[in-house]
Amino acid sequence: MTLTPRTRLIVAMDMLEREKALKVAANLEGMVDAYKINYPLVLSCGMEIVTEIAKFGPVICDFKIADIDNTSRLIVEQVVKAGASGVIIHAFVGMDSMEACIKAADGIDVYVVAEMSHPGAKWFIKPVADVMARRAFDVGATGIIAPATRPERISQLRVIVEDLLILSPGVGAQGGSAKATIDAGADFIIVGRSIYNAEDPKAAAMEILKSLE
Ligand code: BMP
Repeated sequence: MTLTPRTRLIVAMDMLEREKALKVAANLEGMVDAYKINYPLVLSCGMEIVTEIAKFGPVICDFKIADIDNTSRLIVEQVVKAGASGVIIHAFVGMDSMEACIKAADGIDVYVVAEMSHPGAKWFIKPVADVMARRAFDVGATGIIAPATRPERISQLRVIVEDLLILSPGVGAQGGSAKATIDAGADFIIVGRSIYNAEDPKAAAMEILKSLE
């Protein structure tokens, strides 16, 4: 069930209100390749929101799972049950936890965080990101998360993960450029605030897509 790059845009749905989430999801139907749902929306609205948004397109549950294998498995089972098409997990917990996630994913996509986009990632994550990416490849993940804020790192990580998918957050509000991110080798850009906080989210998404042409 690997995500297919069509528009290459994934919208991060970090708003808290169900009505707003459903409105944005409906507005962007067909313009985005996936909806990424993180804890804020699920903690505010419940897991049903995953099922509701999945009616508009593939949903990736960005739960950045980082736990022992048994707990990780239980979380992924809930993601699958809700009808998501993918889940995001951490690599640093080890191969056993990642393997448990992939097994429990039962064919839905599993993306592994290789390197995060925020400045704080330079302290601990960036120095070990190449190893994380290699482990993601070894374990059979669908793809990795790499920073749009550091496009040169996307190019370096691309060499390690070969043809795995690369999903890159950090475009817009965090300063990354959509075009530079795709040119560096990412398959998808992940954009949140620049779209859902815009007066007209559809126009904002359109503007981003135009910049990729
Ligand atoms: P925004 O475009 O508003 O900065 O949102 C980016 C989204 O991607 C958020 O949901 C954030 O949690 C996620 N994200 C990120 O920004 N950097 C990472 O390294 C990994 C992420 O999942």
